[in-house]
Amino acid sequence: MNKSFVKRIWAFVLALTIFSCGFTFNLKEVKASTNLNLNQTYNLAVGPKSPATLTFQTPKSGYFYVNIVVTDIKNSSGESVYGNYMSAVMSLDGQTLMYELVGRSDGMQSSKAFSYAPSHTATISVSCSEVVPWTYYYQITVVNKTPKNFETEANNSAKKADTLKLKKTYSGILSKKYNDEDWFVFKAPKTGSYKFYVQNTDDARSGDFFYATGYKNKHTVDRKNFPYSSVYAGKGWYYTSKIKLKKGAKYYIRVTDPLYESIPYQIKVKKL
Ligand SMILES: [Ca+2]
Repeated sequence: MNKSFVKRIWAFVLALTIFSCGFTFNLKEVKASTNLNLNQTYNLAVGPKSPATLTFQTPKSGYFYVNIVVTDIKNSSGESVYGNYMSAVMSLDGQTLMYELVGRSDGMQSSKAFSYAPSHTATISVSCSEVVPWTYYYQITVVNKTPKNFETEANNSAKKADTLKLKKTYSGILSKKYNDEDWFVFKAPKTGSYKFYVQNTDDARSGDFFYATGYKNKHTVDRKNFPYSSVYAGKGWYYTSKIKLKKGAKYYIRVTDPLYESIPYQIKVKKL
């Protein structure tokens, strides 16, 4: 096939694409911002023939969630319209963490919060209906929060446990989506009695719980003082009986099996 003929065909296809996406759709803008920086707000557009794949890297610390809002929808004549939805799907290592249908009157939609191992690439696929040639203008932000004393992923084994110290309250987020579990280790600074506290700080959804378990060492459950225990939302602190530890002894806490895709919790230890 003649090269200039192929070129002309491509130009025609491109012109059709741009036309169907609306007059003000900016192809460059979308292309340039395919990889999203954390905590930066992007103004983007999506048309029926131009679904976008945005990516971002999971943060070094803390947790993240996605905010998305449709700011305007324009028809092929460039007039503002209402109706229909744009879809945004966030995936990470084969798991779908967010599926949002966002309309112009929905305001800001937020995904659940997730705590994940750093530097993994997440994708957000944004698309809209192909039935009408409308362009959706939206704002998107991947928010990264880094509270003090927050668990550090991937702490999914005794070996990678986060350290618990006295007089501090630690927090974390468990996710059912990727079979998350979080380990903590406490090294007794003195011989004496200690109590461990765990709290489910999720909105008290019905039957919302996860499990917490104490370990006398990396492999042995402390069946007497801290067996596999459910920690319900809205019930305040779950706490153990007195646990005697010798100076320098290590005690492990493992939190697992959240009922939902994102359950925040707190954990602390006290000397009696
Ligand atoms: Ca974990």
